[in-house]
Order: sequence, then C-alpha cells, then structure tokens
Amino acid sequence: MELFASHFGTYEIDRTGETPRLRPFRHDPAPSPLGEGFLALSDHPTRIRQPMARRGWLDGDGGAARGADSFVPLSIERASELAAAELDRVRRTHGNGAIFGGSYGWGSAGRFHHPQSQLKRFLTLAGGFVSARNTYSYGTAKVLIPHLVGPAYSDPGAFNPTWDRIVAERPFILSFGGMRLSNAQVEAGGTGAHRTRGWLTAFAQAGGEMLTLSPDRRDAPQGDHLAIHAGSDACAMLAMAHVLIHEGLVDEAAVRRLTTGYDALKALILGQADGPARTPDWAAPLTGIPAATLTQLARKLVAGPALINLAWSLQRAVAGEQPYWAALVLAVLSGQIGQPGCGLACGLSAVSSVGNPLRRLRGPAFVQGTNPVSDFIPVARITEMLERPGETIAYNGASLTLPDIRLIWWAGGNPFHHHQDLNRLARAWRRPETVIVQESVWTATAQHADLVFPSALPSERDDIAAASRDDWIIRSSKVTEPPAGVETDHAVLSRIAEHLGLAEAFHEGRSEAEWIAQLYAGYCAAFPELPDWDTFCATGHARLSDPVPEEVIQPLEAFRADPQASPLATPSGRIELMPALLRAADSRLGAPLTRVVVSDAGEDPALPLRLLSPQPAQRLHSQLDGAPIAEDARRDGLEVARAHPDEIRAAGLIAGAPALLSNERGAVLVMIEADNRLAPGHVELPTGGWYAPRRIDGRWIDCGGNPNTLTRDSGSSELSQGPSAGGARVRLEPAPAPEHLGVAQSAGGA
Ligand SMILES: Nc1nc2c(c(=O)[nH]1)N[C@H]1C(S)=C(S)[C@@H](COP(=O)(O)OP(=O)(O)OC[C@H]3O[C@@H](n4cnc5c(=O)[nH]c(N)nc54)[C@H](O)[C@@H]3O)O[C@H]1N2
Ligand SMILES: Nc1nc2c(c(=O)[nH]1)N[C@H]1C(S)=C(S)[C@@H](COP(=O)(O)OP(=O)(O)OC[C@H]3O[C@@H](n4cnc5c(=O)[nH]c(N)nc54)[C@H](O)[C@@H]3O)O[C@H]1N2
Ligand SMILES: [Mo]
Repeated sequence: MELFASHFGTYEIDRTGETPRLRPFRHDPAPSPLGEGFLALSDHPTRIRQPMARRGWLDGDGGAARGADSFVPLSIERASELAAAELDRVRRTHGNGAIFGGSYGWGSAGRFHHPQSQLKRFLTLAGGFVSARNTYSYGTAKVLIPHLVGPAYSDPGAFNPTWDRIVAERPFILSFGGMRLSNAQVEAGGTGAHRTRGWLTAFAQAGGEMLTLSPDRRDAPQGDHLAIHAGSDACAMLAMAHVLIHEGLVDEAAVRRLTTGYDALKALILGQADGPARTPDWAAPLTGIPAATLTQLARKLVAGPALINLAWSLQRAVAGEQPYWAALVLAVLSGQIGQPGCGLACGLSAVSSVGNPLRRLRGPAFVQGTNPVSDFIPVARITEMLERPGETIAYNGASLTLPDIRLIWWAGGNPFHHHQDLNRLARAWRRPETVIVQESVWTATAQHADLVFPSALPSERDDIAAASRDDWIIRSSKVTEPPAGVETDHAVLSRIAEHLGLAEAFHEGRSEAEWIAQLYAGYCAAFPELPDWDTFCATGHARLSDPVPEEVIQPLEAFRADPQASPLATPSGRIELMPALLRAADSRLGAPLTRVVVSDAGEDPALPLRLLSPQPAQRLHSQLDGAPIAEDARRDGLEVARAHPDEIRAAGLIAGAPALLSNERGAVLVMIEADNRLAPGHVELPTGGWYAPRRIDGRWIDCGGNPNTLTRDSGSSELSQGPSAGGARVRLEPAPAPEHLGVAQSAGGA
C-alpha cells in the first residue's frame, strides 16, 4: 500500500484520478482531515520557489532592514556558496558559540528528512552551535516534575495511568483545561491510529463521570463543564486541599509514607506560612468558582476513585509550575496518587499518543553527532538571548550566561509564529549579523531572514515516519514532485557542506533512499519483530505488537504499593511536596510554588480580558495555512477571535465584524465573533495566524491575527524559564476604518 505519513497521521495515496488524492488510512478509527492540506500547498502562491537573499544584507546593512526589505533571487550554487562563506566567517571571527542552531519547531514527521536533525548534524560537523533546551509544549513541567517525583517522569505524561486502566477503574475525572479532541489529531512523528476518541467513548459507555474546569465549554468533549478563570487553577486546587486538611479527610499516615514536606505544605495551605490560608472563600473570587462548589469537589475527590487531568496549556504561563505542583498535592492528599487508573495525568488528548497502552518506537534518528558547543538556552529565552548577550539568567537553580549570537540558522520551525511578544522579537532579531532560514513557504520567519533556501514539502519526498511516543512505523511515499528547483533540506545542506569540505562527512556517500533504508534497519535492530525492508515497503506500514499487561508500566502504582522497594529518584526517595529550590525567591514572581500568583499577575488590571491562545483545530500551528480547511476557518480573510457576547457589547462592538485586540505590546486585527461557551472575561484567539505587521493610522497592527503579538515574554519563572503565553490581558477595540485597512502599508514590524 502506498502511504503518506504526517504529524496528522497516515493517508492512503490514491492515484486513480488526474491528480493524486489522500484518503483516510483504513486502520485509523478517527482519521484527521488536516493532512490532505499538503496537496493544496504543492503549487500554492506562498511557496518559496528559489533561493533568495535580502537586499540590505547583500549591501551590508547589518540587519537594520531585516523583516522590512525586498529579496533578490539567487542560483542555488550562489546561495550555497554565500551560506558556507558566512558560516565560515562567523566561526573564524567569533567561534561556533556565536551560531544559534536551536531551530525549534514541528518540521517533518519523517525521520530522515526531519529538518532539525539534518541541520544539527550539519552544524555539528561544522564545529558546533548553541542549542535550545526543552519545548514550548511542556517546558515548565519538564523542569518542575523531576524536583517532585524524580527525573524518570519528566516527559509529558510519563506517570499517567493508561486509558485501558482508566476505563476499567472508572475514576471521577476532574479535568483542568479539558480534552479538546481537535488537539488529539496530531502526534509528533505521526501515527497509524487515532485512539483518543475511542477511549473517551469507552469511558462514557462504562459510566465514567468527568468534569472539565476551563474558561471554554468546548474543552469538555463529554461530561459536565464548570467555568474557571484562566490562570487560577492552582488556587482552586489548593482550596480543595484546604478542605481535605480542614475536614480531616487526609490519611496523614499514608501521606507521610509516600511524601516528604507534608508539614511545611500544611502550614502553607492553612495560612501559617507564606500568605493567606488557601480556603475556598479565598479562592472563590480568584477562580470565579463558588466556595461551596470547591468544597463539594474536594469531598468528591476522596469519596471514590478519582483522576486529575491537566491540559499542558496550564503550565505554558507565568508561574506555570503552580497548577502542576498543586495538582500533585491534591492527588496525594486525596489519596489517589498511585491507585490503579487514578491520581494524576498530564495531557490526556493533548496529542494522539497520550494515555495509549503501547510500546514506544524509540528509534534511531538521523545521527546528529556530539555538538562540541555545550552552551544552550531554555528554548523560550530567544529574545532575551538576542537582547542581552553576555548577561546571565537564572535557570533551574543555576546561572546561565546568554551567548553572543552573530548567526541564526533555522530549519523546520517558525519563531515568528511560536514565540511570545513578536514585536519585541522583531526588534531583537535585527541584532545578529546573519539569519539563514530553510522553509517551504514564505512564513514571517522566512520574511525575517537574510538568506532563504526553499525546501521540499513532506509530501514531496520519500521517508519513514515513526513517533517516539507511538507504535506505528510508516513508509511515507512522495505524493507529488517538488516545484522545479526546489530540493530537500538534506540536498541543500549537502550542497553547502560541499563548500566547507564537509559533504562526504555529512552524507557519507549514501543516497537519500539508502539513508532511509539504513534508518529502518536501525529500528529493526531495536525491535526484531519488525518485517524486513522489502516486506515493509510492500505493506507500507508496521506496528509493534501490543504490550502484555505487565509491560505497561503504571509507574506510581509500584511506588505506592511499596515505597521502600520501588523508591522514586528524588533526594528522599519519596514525593517531594515542598522542594527547597522551588520555595526559593524568584526576583520577579516570588517562589515558583509558594507565592500566590494568578498567571495574569503584573498585567494591567484595566485591561478587561484574559487572552486564551489555544492550538488551532484547523491547522498544526502555522502550518498548512494555505489549505482549504484553514481558509474556510477565516472570515473575510481574517483570523477569528471569540468572546462572550456580553464582552463584545461592553466594548461597544458588534459581533461578526473586524475588531482589534490590543495591549501595550501590540494590536491584532481579527474578526470578533460571539460565543457564549466562552466564560465572560476571556477572549480566545487560537495560534497559527501569520504575523503580518502593517502601519495603519500611525500604529503597527498585526493583520495576520497572531496572538503572540499580544502575549507576554517573561518566562514562566526563574526556575524553568518556560514560555509564558498564558496570562496576557487585552482589550477589544474598534477596527480602523475599512478605507484605512485597504491602504495599509506592509512592512516589517514595530
Ligand atoms: N500564544 C501561544 N503561542 C504558542 C503556543 C500557545 O499555546 N500559545 N504553543 C506553543 C507550542 S506548544 C508550540 S509546539 C509552538 C509551535 O511552533 P512551531 O512548531 O514553530 O510551529 P509550526 O507552525 O508547526 O512551524 C513549523 C515550520 O516548519 C516548516 N516545516 C515543516 N516541515 C519542514 C521541513 O521538512 N523542512 C523545512 N525546512 N521546514 C519545514 C513549516 O512550513 C512551518 O513553517 O508554538 C508555541 N507558541
Ligand atoms: N489541531 C491541532 N492539534 C494540536 C496542535 C495544533 O497546532 N493543532 N498542537 C499540538 C501541540 S504542539 C501541543 S503542545 C498540544 C497542546 O496541548 P494543550 O496545551 O493541552 O492545548 P491548548 O489548545 O493550548 O489548550 C487546551 C485548552 O486549555 C484551556 N486553557 C487555557 N488556559 C487555561 C487555564 O489557565 N486554565 C484552564 N483550566 N484551562 C485553560 C483552553 O481553553 C484550551 O482550549 O496540542 C497539539 N495538538
Ligand atoms: Mo507544542
């Protein structure tokens, strides 16, 4: 079977018509329509069709006009020569520590053509690069969780009970941020079978009860919904913990057996240390949930089996550690932690794989080698890195010196989509001497580059796809040819490597097809049950056999059963409820755990709305924006923001018309629509819009509708330095008059 694999899953290639079509994979119970969008991009006007250089860069403007300049087409030979010469100049003059190759983003599901792997191998061979650590998805939790339960569980959801157990035990699920099924369309590296919908149905059919607490009723795929103010979840959780302690519902002997720090925690919650007693009355105005409801919920958590689920979005915020820590506290005090199918889960439905009982296809990537440069930044500190070279930031109890970057190289990511406070990024981004970007389409990041190399789309090359959190491996076939002159990232980097005398070291004399077969051989070595290459190519796919039940690790179950025999890898061997480092002061926020911080703390309270920026249902971030599904989701070419009808009225606006969302960081043009599923006091603009600042009526307005024009870039805390997209406050205001929008002058940023 001829298949195409993407982050949205697997598709059968149908070549019976005039042009190829993608059909749902027959083994997928809930296929996503999104992957078909690749075909719409193959000849889309946004495609980059040949290498381009920014005019000012060729003239030596030092970056001044970056993002607001015109481009000059180059031959691939000339562009490769220029890129190699610039890399060589920077490393000779400033050392490899002046090259930033972090290149965060969701490039290709295919393992060979994974652009970051390709770029990092290339830059490593060229002497190394400054890298980026952690993710935008889960960066705050990844730093926090090892302090609480040990490093083994820092991966997203590593200590989750699996769905089969959850369905069997039927716990009451208290879900903060919910389980949007649109998010489970996606898995990094793809999948053969989307199973989340099926698990939710099975849970409902088994009579399982679920309550979602979130600012948007659409986050509740089933069960009940209760509105909560964004960024206040930790307050609700600590108030429930207060009820448990106050009403004597905590089995203190059991808590002491499993944890350390209980006395300090109790003092905090009861108001005997660090601020007010965290009572339901205290939490009610902060969360918008009546005190009596919080009290009832706490009692319900100890009445029977219960599971607390956390959307990843909760920790993508200022003080984003707090809800994750407070949820663990609540799971422990309610006696649920480590009970079969109960306790705590992170990100059920955030991506397709989470919660599936399966064996993971961890496999060999395209080998990157060992980067000789050890300098790194936490991934979301990119703007600060550019603004303050040589200065230090705190990170996870240590101090990091920010590198002095002269050359940025990006392949397979879109920082002008994903990073916070984009107008500030645009200013800082002018500081390096050179920016090189490999892209398929003219994203805002490509427009902010000096040298742009066109890349073939995932649908324009052969590959194998396998997700490290999933059990399917897919032979992904080229669906269409790339436009004339457009090559794979591997081919482009091979050309550049040629000029540096590194070509042989880079491609080792193998063709792309030989590399792909060799990668597959690596998977076979790790998982001998996989079919041989020829069989695999003929079938198009393979899947690891189901694990036997004993193989499905339920990590905290073993610990709870016998904490002595199965200790955690924490200093105490037990759950650390109050690690010292996390109680130490943060110069901006107070301690990551113990100070009361609702995530919009520090924002202008006069701004009436909390901004939600969830993942877009119709795209993967900014990807496939030209596809019909994404086009259909726009109104009059504008991204759609939604708010409760009362908020639109309060702003003196009418629903279904253009409007501005604004704060001191910027302004975004959107179509505002009324939706009473959204809690009052919030406005939602999903991510994915293409940042496009224009000067209108004397101010810069992002006409592309990217929420990151408005989000705050402060880091979640000085502990984790994660992204801080949650917790921005904004106002709604009238859009500029239509005649002004029409003559908007397009250029590069505030
Ligand atoms: N406000 C706010 N901001 C957020 C978030 C949020 O919730 N709110 N979420 C954050 C999260 S969790 C994430 S993961 C990020 C996502 O941010 P990104 O991952 O950077 O977003 P994408 O739009 O997927 O960018 C991938 C880019 O790589 C390109 N690409 C794909 N495949 C290839 C390839 O093979 N070769 C090359 N050269 N290019 C390729 C695509 O065209 C696209 O432009 O956004 C973060 N930003
Ligand atoms: N279709 C599609 N699916 C995707 C992606 C995509 O771009 N498109 N991106 C993928 C990626 S990279 C990631 S990391 C995951 C992200 O997975 P998540 O982080 O779980 O997803 P989000 O959509 O950011 O947020 C989920 C919900 O949380 C709610 N929420 C936001 N802030 C708060 C809060 O403070 N409290 C409470 N209680 N609720 C809150 C919002 O209403 C939102 O709908 O999604 C993945 N899935
Ligand atoms: Mo993500």
